[in-house]
Amino acid sequence: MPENFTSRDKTIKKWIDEISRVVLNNIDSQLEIEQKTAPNDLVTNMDKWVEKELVKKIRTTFPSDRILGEEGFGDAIEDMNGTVWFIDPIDGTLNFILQNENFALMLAVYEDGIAIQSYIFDVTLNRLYSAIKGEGVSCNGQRLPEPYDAALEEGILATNSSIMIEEKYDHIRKIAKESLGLRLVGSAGLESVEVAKGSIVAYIATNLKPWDVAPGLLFMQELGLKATQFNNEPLDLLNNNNIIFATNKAHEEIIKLIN
Ligand code: 2AM
Ligand code: CA
Repeated sequence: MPENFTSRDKTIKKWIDEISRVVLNNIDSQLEIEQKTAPNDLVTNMDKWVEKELVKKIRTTFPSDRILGEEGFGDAIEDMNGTVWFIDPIDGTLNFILQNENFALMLAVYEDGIAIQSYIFDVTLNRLYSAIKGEGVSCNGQRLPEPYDAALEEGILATNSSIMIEEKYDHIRKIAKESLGLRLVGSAGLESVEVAKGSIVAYIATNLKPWDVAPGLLFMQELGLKATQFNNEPLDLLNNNNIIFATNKAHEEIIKLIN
């Protein structure tokens, strides 16, 4: 593994540790909540603070890198040239506000469009899932095994709310009948982690932003899992995506069922 990946890994883990402590200490404090595009699309002062802190640290330590952050404190990114950081300061903001759990701090580093490092930190469970290209995925330093290649009918399927409630996704909902059961966590990052751990066979979700999927993509790649759009094309990290993260078998079945 290149030395610069190892030292960047250590640096990122230190930042996540420092910043997430502040989030945890403020979990019961009064949040300032603002609506973005819809009543279920919210941002809090904590989301903004976390992103600003990360942007400040990246700009100081890696001044020539570019940053794509959910809350807009990074750069306008129109290509994947060079080193690009993806930041989702709090993934699962609605859970953060209403449940005080089931949310994650997420980061990913890409070089010339290739996923190099990614981090999904389940803040309340104190579980850091991380990956370096070629080195697999770990949880708090413990390597995750490649999950068993389960078929859809052997496991649990996760989706996002839009698939459940929007008429145009009627044909997608029928997939659930083929699985053992359906789960909705409400954090794309934590649902990616479930696929990586083999505790669900697939996560399918619509209209996810680049920062929602960039970290999970490396986890799928490192564990021999599939990550595509609904049309079986690779993910597009410059635009919104309808995504399937799944075992190879479940992915094949889902692609047949929805297309
Ligand atoms: P967020 O909490 O960082 O916004 C919920 O199903 C998942 O979808 C979360 O990971 C959430 O990320 C993401 N998501 C992406 N776009 C969204 C939107 N417009 N409204 C709500 N959740 C969205
Ligand atoms: Ca977010």
